[in-house]
Amino acid sequence: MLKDIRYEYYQSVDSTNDRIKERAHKDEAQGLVISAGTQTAGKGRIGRKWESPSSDSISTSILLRPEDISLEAVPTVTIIAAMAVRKALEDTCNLHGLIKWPNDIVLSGKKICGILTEMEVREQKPWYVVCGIGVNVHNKDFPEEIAFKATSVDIEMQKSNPNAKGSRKEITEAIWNSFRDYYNVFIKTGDLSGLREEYERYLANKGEHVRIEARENSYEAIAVGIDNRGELIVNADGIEKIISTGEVSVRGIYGYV
Ligand code: BT5
Repeated sequence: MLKDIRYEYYQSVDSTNDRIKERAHKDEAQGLVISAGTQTAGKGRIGRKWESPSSDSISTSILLRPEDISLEAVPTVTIIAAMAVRKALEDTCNLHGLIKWPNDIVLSGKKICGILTEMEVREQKPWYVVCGIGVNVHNKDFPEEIAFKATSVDIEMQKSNPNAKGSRKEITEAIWNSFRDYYNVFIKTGDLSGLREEYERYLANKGEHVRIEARENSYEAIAVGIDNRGELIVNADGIEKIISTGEVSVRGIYGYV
């Protein structure tokens, strides 16, 4: 069970995920959250870059030491984090995001949040897990290569109230409080059986066409939902398939395929 959450804040770090890893190696207990105003080497998945400019965004990571959880269950942490961010944005900013499986939150068809879960294995078990979350909050414009598919809390809030602004502290705390609630449900059951219904309610493109971009081939299918391990269930020409790895591009959600 995840009980107390301890917050630390730094003006600038390389990557909050890497700062958590360092502390994990110094025997820090689970529940430590490290947040930063800016990251000089923010990471996305598979070597991609995450933009986290000075004081505009939330960069925050938590240390978990999940006992009795198999290696296969670790990606579920990303699913839980996505649920927590979606709920936090609704509760604190009245923004109604959708979850793009597995690790993005989207608003107005654009990405407002990305999640990166990493782990270190010892004796075939997760020794520790770090879950890092990046949320665009005060960003007004983005680097050219992501401008067409990125949005921020302030941009979205100001559509209905030109003076509205998100609070990074308030959103961060709401994220980790919700995360703790969802995570403890997951730990109790060992799977997503208690959370799946809520996740699917906010799954972007549920019942619609998605493009599965696997390493060798890519194909179109209908997104059906997720299973109790957080894998995406799709229906391709009447055949149900389970997607656990690789990239799924969701046609139309970003305005590009
Ligand atoms: C992610 O990867 O979306 C995971 C991002 C995780 C960031 C957090 S911040 C705290 C912690 N510390 C870290 O170092 N990382 C975590 P992926 O699905 O691979 O998406 C990366 C892609 O998103 C990039 O290739 C860009 O296209 C796009 N991107 C980069 N920065 C963005 C931003 N600020 N907003 C929207 N899209 C962005």
